[in-house]
Amino acid sequence: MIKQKENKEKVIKSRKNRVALFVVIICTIVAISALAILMRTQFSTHATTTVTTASEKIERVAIAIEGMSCSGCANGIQAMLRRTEGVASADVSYERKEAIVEYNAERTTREKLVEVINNMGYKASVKD
Ligand SMILES: [Cu+2]
Repeated sequence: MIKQKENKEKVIKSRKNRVALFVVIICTIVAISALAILMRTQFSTHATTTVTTASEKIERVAIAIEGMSCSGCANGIQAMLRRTEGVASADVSYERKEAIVEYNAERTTREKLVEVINNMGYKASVKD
């Protein structure tokens, strides 16, 4: 009976360890893919800037983000925002729990940007 309880505790402990390991692995993958995407966007920046016209309506929004557990999360969100339609620039800070996004108001909305972050499993809201 006692042995069974001990075994149960061991199982729970190893399960917790496995979850922690899983989180670390996911964060690493997110960080690496974010870096890869960042490098790719940097290469293509020149091509896109030549297309931008003076008529673009660039707006800036601060978005509060809940649920980030490390800077890898921030990098992942940043990379995702940067390749989102209509986004001119995106900076995500894990420390400040927020994203500063400049976007073309004719091509996207702040609500859509919030949705992009929410779809990644975080809780985002527009700061005023
Ligand atoms: Cu993380």
